[in-house]
Amino acid sequence: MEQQCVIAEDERVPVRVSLESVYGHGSLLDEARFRYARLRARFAEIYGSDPDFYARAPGRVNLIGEHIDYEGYSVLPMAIRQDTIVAIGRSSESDGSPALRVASIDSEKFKPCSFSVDPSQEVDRLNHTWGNYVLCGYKGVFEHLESKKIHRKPDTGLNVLVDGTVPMGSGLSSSAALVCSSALSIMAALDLSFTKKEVSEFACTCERHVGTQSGGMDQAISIMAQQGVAMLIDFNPIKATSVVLPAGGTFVVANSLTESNKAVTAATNYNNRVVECRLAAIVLAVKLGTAADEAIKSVSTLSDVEGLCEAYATSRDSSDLLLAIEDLLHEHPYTTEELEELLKHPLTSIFPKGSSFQAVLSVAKQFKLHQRATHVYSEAKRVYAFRDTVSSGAGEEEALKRLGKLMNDSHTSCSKLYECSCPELEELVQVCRSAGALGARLTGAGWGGCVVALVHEASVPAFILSLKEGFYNSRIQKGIVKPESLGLYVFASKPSSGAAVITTI
Ligand code: NG1
Repeated sequence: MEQQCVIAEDERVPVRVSLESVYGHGSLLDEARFRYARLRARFAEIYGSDPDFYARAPGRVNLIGEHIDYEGYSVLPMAIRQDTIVAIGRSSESDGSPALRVASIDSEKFKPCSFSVDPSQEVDRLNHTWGNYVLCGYKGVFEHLESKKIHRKPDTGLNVLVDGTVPMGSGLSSSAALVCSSALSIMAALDLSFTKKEVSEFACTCERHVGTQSGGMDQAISIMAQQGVAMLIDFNPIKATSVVLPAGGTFVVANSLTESNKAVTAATNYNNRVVECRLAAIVLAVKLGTAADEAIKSVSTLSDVEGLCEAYATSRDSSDLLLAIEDLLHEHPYTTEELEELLKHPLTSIFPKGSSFQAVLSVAKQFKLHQRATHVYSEAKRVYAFRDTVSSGAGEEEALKRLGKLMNDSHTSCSKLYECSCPELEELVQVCRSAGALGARLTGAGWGGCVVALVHEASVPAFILSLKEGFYNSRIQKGIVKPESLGLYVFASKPSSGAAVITTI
């Protein structure tokens, strides 16, 4: 068995002097050379000078561990080859008052925007634009400096140009790839160097300025990924350990062609689940003997009450955490009135004033605490079972079979208990299974986006063909997708390397 490798505490974000060191050789390098040359040329056209630095950060596909990172539980993603690349240059005095200017190679879809250089400016959540993610990266760098008691005033404007190949709203982390690549380019332009762990942490925190209360998976894998391996990411503190996947299996990513705009639907979808999990954790704490005031003050996530649930199970001769949920949370949804009576506080006083959680409370009619908590605890167990299967020494075929089953179970839990699927994802998962996948599940936040399927390496071409016939052809006929762009929507993926600053192209 290959040795596991843990990212060292003090490992710095790499600064590469060539594209080869990031993209290797072959078609990936050729494509990269084209993209970076185009980025440089366009940058010069827009801003009148060459960029000083480039940075890249990959998207990711999560193999297992959905909607549990923000509950403090480990997840198991791998980086994909699709990435966001950013060119950056300091702007000169003659450009007028200093600004953070942001443009995209695809200027039709992503209009240029400009922000002041004041890092304390608010991100305008009500008028969400793509440039907000770059602003998040900018704010994140300065907030991180402040947290280290380094008081640095912005002393220059910055010109930024972006090119991304991670499909948007598809559960492959295009937002984190943009935040991470922006943050790295800004660090380079300001002559700063931080560790991978520092950047993973602040990139997660700063992305919350757009209003989604995201976990930390996407930023951590984008920064810490290593070529050829998936990573087990632990939180509090962040730690990444390599996981060598069994040879003979390949992960195929397939897009349901339904976009999920997480920032826009946060109040009913993503942030709603974060709220439900927090309420489930507080109610469990109260039912297990903690005073309501104390529970509200000290319990944030389901991992905070895991010890209490374990003790409850042990006292009943069981090792099953889920026993506490079965016994103490009812299955029919909780109403606001019931929760307020139980917790002796208005729900609005439990969550920070002015936070995006208040928007959840103003629209939520009911809270499915039993279902959400059951998903989180069972999914957390599946992540370790996945990791253990890989290192169990089971024969390759047996290991692939077990991994596939864990992925299928994860999907059922996401779909039935966490309700983050949608009809298109359900259809695509079924098509994957009928086409011979060992396992298939939605990946990322859900409510649209992609499916990841585990397939025997030798069957990948036939598998992709079956997906075309079973899922995409009817969409081609309806004009939803063009046949020539299908390669962007369904592809086999090997684990790619993590984010880097690039000095020479
Ligand atoms: P995606 O699929 O990139 O929207 C989101 C969160 C993750 C994680 C997953 C669900 C962000 C940036 N990312 O990912 O932290 O919670 O959902 O597992 O919000």
